[in-house]
Amino acid sequence: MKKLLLMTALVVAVFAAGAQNIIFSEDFETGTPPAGWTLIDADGNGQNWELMDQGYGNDYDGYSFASYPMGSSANDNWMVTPAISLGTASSLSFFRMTGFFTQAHYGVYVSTTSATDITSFTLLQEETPSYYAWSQITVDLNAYSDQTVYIAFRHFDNSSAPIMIDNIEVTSTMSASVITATPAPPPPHRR
Ligand SMILES: [Ca+2]
Ligand SMILES: [Ca+2]
Repeated sequence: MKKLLLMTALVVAVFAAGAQNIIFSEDFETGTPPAGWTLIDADGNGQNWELMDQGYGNDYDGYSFASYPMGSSANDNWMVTPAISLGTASSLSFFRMTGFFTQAHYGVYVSTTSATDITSFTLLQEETPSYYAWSQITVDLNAYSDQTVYIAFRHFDNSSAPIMIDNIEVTSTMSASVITATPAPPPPHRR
């Protein structure tokens, strides 16, 4: 009986420890800027990330969040998630779209200390999407296993092109220490 209980506990631990879980998601469908997010207009020109509603016509799935510059002045706009506690084997995925005639340049950054201090962020990936259509991209977060992070989307260029973001998800694997917190009960003769 003891052996059976032990085997059962091990099987549960192996399956659960290998499971990818969605630990954070945002589709912007509340119609208001999500609670806990931080928006930073680092260039100070009064234009920043803003909610883009369905009437715009370029929504991926209802509302999205967009940095849509007016004119051709340089942009440096930051949209930062709330704190996210990662497990291991973590990744970020989201959908993005840019302009038709010109394309926006943006980057994905991570900070382990602050949502508001832009000097604390490290660049993970940057690109100028070339295609005027929504498509998904994945960013590896393996370097931040078992850490709490703030993830930033930074629109920085002087292209006057918009960048739109939607359906953000962070997946992560639960740590073994969490899984083994509920061990199998001892056999009756040891109680
Ligand atoms: Ca949406
Ligand atoms: Ca700005």
